[in-house]
This record gives sequence, C-alpha cells and structure tokens, in this order.
Amino acid sequence: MNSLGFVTSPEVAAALSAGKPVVALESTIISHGLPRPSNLEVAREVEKIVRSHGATPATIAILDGKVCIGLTDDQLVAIANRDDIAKASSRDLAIITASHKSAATTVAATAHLAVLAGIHIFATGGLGGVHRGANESFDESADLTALANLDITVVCAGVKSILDVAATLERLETLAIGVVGYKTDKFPGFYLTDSGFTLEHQVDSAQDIAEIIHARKSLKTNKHALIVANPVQKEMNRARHDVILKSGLAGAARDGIIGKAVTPYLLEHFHTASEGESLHVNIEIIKSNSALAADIAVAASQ
Ligand code: PSU
Ligand code: MN
Repeated sequence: MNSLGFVTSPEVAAALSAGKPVVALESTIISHGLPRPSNLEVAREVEKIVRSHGATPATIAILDGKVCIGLTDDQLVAIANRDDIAKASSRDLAIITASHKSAATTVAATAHLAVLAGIHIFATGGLGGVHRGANESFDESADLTALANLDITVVCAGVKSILDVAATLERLETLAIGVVGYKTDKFPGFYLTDSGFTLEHQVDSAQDIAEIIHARKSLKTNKHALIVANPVQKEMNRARHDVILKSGLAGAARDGIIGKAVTPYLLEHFHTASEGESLHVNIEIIKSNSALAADIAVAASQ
C-alpha cells in the first residue's frame, strides 16, 4: 500500500513507472450494470482487449477498505459476484474505505482515483448525466461535476438514452468538459448510434485525440475532462428501444426508484425487456470503448 492508501497492482505500477500506456476501467458496470455471469466474462474480456491493443488495464474498485488500482482475477470475481459490493461515487470513497467496506466505483469515483494514481485515460460504457425530469428531481449524475475537475480523457458511447441528452450536453458545455465524436459528428445515445444531437467536433484517429490531449496540457484546459464519444457499431432496434425506455421510466416512477438506484434499475429493465438485445449492445460498447481508449493511451504515450 502506498502513502495514499492505494494498492496498485504490480503490473499497473510497473507500467506507470515506465511511462507506459495505462487505461483505467470502472467497476460499477461490473457489479451494478451487467447481470451475472456475463459481467465477469466482460470484465475479463475488456482487460484482454486493452492488453491486445498495447496498454495495461487498471480496473479500479474498493475491496475491504482498500482502494485497488488494477485487480487480480480473484478480485474481479469478487466485484462481479459478491453481494456486499456497494456503488460508490466520489463522495462515498472516504466513507467506504474508513469503514473497511467494499464498493464498485462509478465513472466519477473511478476517474477521481485514476487521476490520483497517475492514469489519465479511461474507458467506460456510458456516462451518467442529467435525468429526465431533473428540473424537479434534481437528479444529475455526479459524473458530470467530477469530470469538470479532473484531467482525464473518457471514452464512452455518449450518455444513456434513459437521460435527458439535451440537458446533459448543456451541462457539459457549462462545466468546460470537451466533447469530440469519434468518426462521427452525431452525439451517440449509448444503445443508439445517434441521440439526435450534432457535435461541433469530429476526430478520426487515436493520433488526433492524442494531439488534443497534448494541446490541452499546453493550454491548461486539462483541468476539465475530455469526452470521446464513440458510437456502437450496430445499434439496438430503435422502435423496441423507445418502447422499453417508456415502460422503464414508468416503472421507475411507479416503484418509487430514486437516487443511485435509478440507473441500475433502468439498465436491468432494458436487459430483461429486450431479452438480451440491450445487453449485447452494452457489451459491444464496453469492448469497443476499451480498444479505442488503449489506442489513445498508446498514441498519447509516444
Ligand atoms: N454505463 C454503463 N453501465 C453502468 C454505468 C454506466 O454502461 O452501469 C454506471 C457508471 O458507473 C456511471 C453510473 O458512472 O452508471 C452513473 O450512475 P448515476 O446515474 O447514479 O450517477
Ligand atoms: Mn442520480
């Protein structure tokens, strides 16, 4: 354990000290975003993909009070299968570690810990954002405010279509979080390749993104995150998507789902109601984002 109370895996520690490319991976997706047993398969597969693209994966989680940067296979199994794994956003980190509990980390918490550990490239599925009806519920993911204050590049498939995409894009602008589309000028909607919103900036290679990362440093705009929006290759059936979204939102309202339970509830509803179609798309998203993040990390390290 280092002075920050971290346990960095030997593989990640070696890569970081040699200045080799490292990609942070979140764990909430494993514990709370995907059903068992595919969650563990995906967690392992994603690490493999990062390695095959020339970078070192650092899956981040808290296990029995210890912040782990890079997990062993046993630890991945624990995150995927244990029933006592909380969902930790940034505000929960100190509370969980001080009470020696275990938690998977959201985008906000993972990004925070990654930067502390010296990792600046991060792959996830979809960012949290502003929820529909947030003008009354005030439900806006802490992912946004966390990323407003972190030097990290996050590869994601836009934000989940369960959110208010327009409001989320406005918040990203206010918070000075840059957004570029990867090979597209359409902001992706997670399960869908196009959320209906056009982006100002498109980039077409990992090299171009690495150049943006270097320019951010010299212009000191790297205090805020950069989002690389990478649309999934094959989107979900749109008509089906819209029907399931409607029933999911109605179900959440009916069942009184609030707070951190909202996102896992809606994801689970999608996976069940689409008989696995959304799950398949979700898995493709995570795989493709991890590959791109590794390519960016490699390009940025040269
Ligand atoms: N993307 C996914 N699956 C997930 C999440 C994102 O494909 O499970 C998680 C991420 O960890 C993200 C979190 O940070 O959902 C957002 O939760 P909330 O809306 O409660 O902030
Ligand atoms: Mn929320």
